[in-house]
Amino acid sequence: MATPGEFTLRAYLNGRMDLSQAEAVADLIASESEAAHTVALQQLRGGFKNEIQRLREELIHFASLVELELDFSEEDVEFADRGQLKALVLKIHGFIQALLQSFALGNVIRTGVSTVIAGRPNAGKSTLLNVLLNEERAIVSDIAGTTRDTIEEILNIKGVQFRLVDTAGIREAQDQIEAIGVARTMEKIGQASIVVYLWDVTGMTLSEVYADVQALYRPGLKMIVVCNKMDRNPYFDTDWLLAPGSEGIFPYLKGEGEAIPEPPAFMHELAGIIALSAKNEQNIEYLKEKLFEAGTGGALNLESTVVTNARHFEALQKAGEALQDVLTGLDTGITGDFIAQDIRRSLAYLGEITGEIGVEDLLANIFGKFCIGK
Ligand SMILES: Nc1nc2c(ncn2[C@@H]2O[C@H](COP(=O)(O)OP(=O)(O)OP(=O)(O)O)[C@@H](O)[C@H]2O)c(=O)[nH]1
Ligand SMILES: [Mg+2]
Repeated sequence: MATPGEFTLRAYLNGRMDLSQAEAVADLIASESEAAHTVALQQLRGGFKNEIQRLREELIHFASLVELELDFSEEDVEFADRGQLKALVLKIHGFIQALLQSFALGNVIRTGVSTVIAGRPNAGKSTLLNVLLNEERAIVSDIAGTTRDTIEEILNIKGVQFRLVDTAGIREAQDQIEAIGVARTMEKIGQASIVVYLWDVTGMTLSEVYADVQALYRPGLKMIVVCNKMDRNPYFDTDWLLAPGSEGIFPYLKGEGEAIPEPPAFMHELAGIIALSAKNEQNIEYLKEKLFEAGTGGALNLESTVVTNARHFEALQKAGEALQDVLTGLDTGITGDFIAQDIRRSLAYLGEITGEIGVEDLLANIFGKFCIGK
């Protein structure tokens, strides 16, 4: 009987693939979206391995310069100019930082983007969920407070998974169950990467919209304001939410004729303001584009290396910290043997990624997760 991951383990032990490639086999099997598949395949083909290899070579080159100096320490010579050494370390450090930063995108690709649809009762949240999914998933009715629990479904946009959450409308709850639903909505918003705030363009004043957005907004959150039920208010213009001192004629908007409120500063930090009609399926594609943009940071560049594995991320982080110590060492002018130690530490962490350094206990952990016969 083969044990879990045995064939991949053998390929690794026989030097046919490195550890990062072996892990990519597992990622490939587990991949549920096109983007995850692409990234795993790239890693399997050795993309990530080569990147780490290049970093190691640069580091080894650097280490040899420092160690050479150590060998001749009696003679008090310096083979490598300290300024040059520093430039080299900074370069390697920069590579590591870039890889570390790619982990955010790696997470998006591997686990998807949690996206919450929130707003007041009857705004059309469940209608929007259904239209996005192209399926009658949630109950829609004109009774305020129809959705009481959260409903989660996956939407695939251009190969990336968005975990959509439809929520109970936010208001003063009328009973205990609704109160639990609203509490759950707030909890989901707290965990979300993207919040789609939906409001009915025939039912609210601009001041009410600003107040709602402010209540849900937090710095770093990607928030898209969706002005729904456009079909019932064809004059509506999204600029009304941003342009101070517009004419003050907001046909059909609640509060028409009232003083125009100044748009608060956070309105300019939103990931998008879109007018659409969920019921008539108008402008839905544009919302999907905005979601994709907010979720992936624009274009999804899978050509360059993307770190998707938490183990790799941690090893890179530690390798980066060791290099930071090298930099501090160079700045404070400590002796070469201490610097060499930090370089070796950094090398060891990089070696953990590819499996070139003793990682016995890691192996059981990685291959144990495979199923038998892979
Ligand atoms: N005219 C028009 N009506 C819409 C639109 N979107 C939703 N509606 C209607 O608005 C009502 C409420 O829609 P829902 O999708 O149930 O609203 P909700 O935000 O999920 O409401 P709760 O679950 O109660 O919080 C329904 O009668 C929908 O048909 C739209 O774009 N135009
Ligand atoms: Mg609903």
